Amino acid sequence: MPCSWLTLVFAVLPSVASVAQAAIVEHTFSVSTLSLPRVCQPGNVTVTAVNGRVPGPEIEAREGDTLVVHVINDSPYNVTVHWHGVFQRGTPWADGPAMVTQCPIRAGHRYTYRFAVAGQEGTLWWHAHSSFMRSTVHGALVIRPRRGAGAGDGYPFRTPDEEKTVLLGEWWNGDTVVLENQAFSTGKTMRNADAYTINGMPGDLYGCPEMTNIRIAKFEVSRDKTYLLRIINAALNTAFFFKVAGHTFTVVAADASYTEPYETDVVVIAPGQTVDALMAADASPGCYYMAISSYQSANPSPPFNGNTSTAVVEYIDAAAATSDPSRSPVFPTLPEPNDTFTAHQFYTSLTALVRPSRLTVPLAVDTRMFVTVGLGFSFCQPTQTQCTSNQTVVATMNNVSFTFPTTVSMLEAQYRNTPDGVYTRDFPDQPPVVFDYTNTSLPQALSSTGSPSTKVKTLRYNATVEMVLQNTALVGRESHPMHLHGFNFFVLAQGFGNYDDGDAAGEEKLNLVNPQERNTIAVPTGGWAVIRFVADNPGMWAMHCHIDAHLRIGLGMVFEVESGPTPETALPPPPPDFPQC
Ligand SMILES: *[C@@H]1O[C@H](CO)[C@@H](O)[C@H](O)[C@H]1NC(C)=O
Ligand SMILES: *[C@@H]1O[C@H](CO)[C@@H](O)[C@H](O)[C@H]1NC(C)=O
Ligand SMILES: *[C@@H]1O[C@H](CO)[C@@H](O)[C@H](O)[C@H]1NC(C)=O
Ligand SMILES: *[C@@H]1O[C@H](CO)[C@@H](O)[C@H](O)[C@H]1NC(C)=O
Ligand SMILES: *[C@@H]1O[C@H](CO)[C@@H](O)[C@H](O)[C@H]1NC(C)=O
Ligand SMILES: *[C@@H]1O[C@H](CO)[C@@H](O)[C@H](O)[C@H]1NC(C)=O
Ligand SMILES: *[C@@H]1O[C@H](CO)[C@@H](O)[C@H](O)[C@H]1NC(C)=O
Ligand SMILES: *[C@@H]1O[C@H](CO)[C@@H](O)[C@H](O)[C@H]1NC(C)=O
Ligand SMILES: [Cu+2]
Repeated sequence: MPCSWLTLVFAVLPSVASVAQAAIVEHTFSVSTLSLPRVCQPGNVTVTAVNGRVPGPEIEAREGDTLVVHVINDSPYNVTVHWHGVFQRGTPWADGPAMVTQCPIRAGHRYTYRFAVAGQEGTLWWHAHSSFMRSTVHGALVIRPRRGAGAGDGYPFRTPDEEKTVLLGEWWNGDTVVLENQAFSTGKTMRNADAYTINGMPGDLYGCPEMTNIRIAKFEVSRDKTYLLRIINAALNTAFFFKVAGHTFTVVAADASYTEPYETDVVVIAPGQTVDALMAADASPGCYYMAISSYQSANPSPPFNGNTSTAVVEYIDAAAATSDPSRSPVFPTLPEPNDTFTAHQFYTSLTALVRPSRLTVPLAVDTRMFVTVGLGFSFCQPTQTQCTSNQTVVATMNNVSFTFPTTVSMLEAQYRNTPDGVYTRDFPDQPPVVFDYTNTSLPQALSSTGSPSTKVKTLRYNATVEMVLQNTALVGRESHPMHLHGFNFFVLAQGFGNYDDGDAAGEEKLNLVNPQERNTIAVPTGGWAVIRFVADNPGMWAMHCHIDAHLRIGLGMVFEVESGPTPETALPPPPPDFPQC
């Protein structure tokens, strides 16, 4: 055995669902409670999981397939499932965010999601979109090119010898639904994760003497083969640096959009994002650590979990088997937690792979929005019964703190044209007050915010929207990973400080040639990003921070996209078995 400590290991590789032969890919997701061992503490904890494992089952499809997923909720909680990054063209009812597109599937009930994955390929994922359940209710959703698409497997890069899913997560020694409710009722945010995980396992660096069962993921490789790593950040609240000792990567896609090949030895990935990276097994045969540590963009920095989580990459060649058995794995050098330079370098180095079939950037803009994003303070809500100081941190976009409606989903209200009491159409295009957004020493009064509300921005069908996302520094500087449902957007520019629209060089700063397409943009800490998308899919599409702790306190808004002129572009009716509130 080439790695000395492997006797301690039981490795669980992600299970591979049967390869889709037909155009319909069908799965049954049984959601129920599961007992799993605590990290660094004795005993087990009860969590919610799909089909008895964390992460849950991987869905494999080909572009153009139809997915049919029966969700059977045998858990004590209400649940919904979101298909993160799937466009849901013509199927807005299947998107999944609770109270935006659907009422939750109640405990003891079931619901079947049906939608096609068309016009997109790459690495996506699915996760619960209700409460904080996605900490354990998540899994990969891999869309491969359709059969016969181009040479090889249809990839616009050399076909890899093998593919490996690498799901990054956060683990709590507790039930995150309970922990969230406790924290929110006291007006505080949930405590930090107890561990980070790779494919559900924390690795061997948590240094707990009582831990005899070290749980660590293992990736077996053969010398000179090339692996496509499908890396997904499923963590609730933490961005990661990702490395493999002795190896480098060629990034070929992000958020299921192909990129120009980008060579790097570190991958930076915010919650909600995915990165596809080729890794050649070209090191000398042996054992190497794969490792993740947190990227802490916040300044001033709150306490965070500074641990490194590990997996192991093991060469299984004959040569490796004869190498020194006492050798422990080689460890990579990870960036400092506050290494914003490395994060920015990675995020801004990605550009789209220009292909004839690819969408091009829309050049004429119909709707321009300038949206501030950040934290502020407010009074406790009546539901926050345990608040002691009657002050709580809230999160806002253009000074509006978002709250989900409680009686009916927003999409049903849109469909029936009965928004009264559910949402209002006054999400502002501009911040109400123009100020020095990235100044950290502004008067306290600016950071106070009103009560949460449910505001949408209504868009005409096919409108081209440009949005400047401007992070604020009222409470602290921080990078917010902003996720848009229903669409990819082009990332035209990003930078630090205040976005200066009046700058004559403004338009020239925009990449209108080969900007990366994403569904989640990590807006630089103390900075801004410019995105553009075409609203050609009617429905209710949430845009929110993918840090769950921020979404819970209001960091979101919703686009209401109107029907188009033809029957095919009209908002379809809800499925007959749609969950009711
Ligand atoms: C703890 O979790 C492990 C892994 O799921 C399981 O095998 C074991 O039965 C659980 N122990 C208890 C006491 O529930
Ligand atoms: C590492 O994780 C353990 C267990 O959750 C925690 O007690 C410890 O504080 C963490 N270490 C650091 C440096 O954050
Ligand atoms: C990062 O943190 C270290 C240690 O706290 C500090 O010395 C350094 O100045 C910080 N770097 C940046 C870029 O903030
Ligand atoms: C908190 O402050 C607000 C505004 O002054 C007030 O309306 C509310 O009643 C207060 N809540 C509690 C629990 O004191
Ligand atoms: C930040 O705002 C404060 C208060 O308005 C002001 O005194 C200070 O000069 C500003 N800082 C910068 C760098 O503009
Ligand atoms: C936000 O709105 C509150 C009132 O609800 C106001 O007092 C505050 O100045 C506003 N802040 C900003 C930054 O617009
Ligand atoms: C949508 O807009 C594009 C140009 O922006 C136009 O070519 C297309 O015809 C429009 N589609 C519909 C259905 O209006
Ligand atoms: C679950 O959903 C139902 C229907 O929307 C609602 O009445 C109930 O309060 C929810 N339960 C919990 C625990 O949130
Ligand atoms: Cu955020």
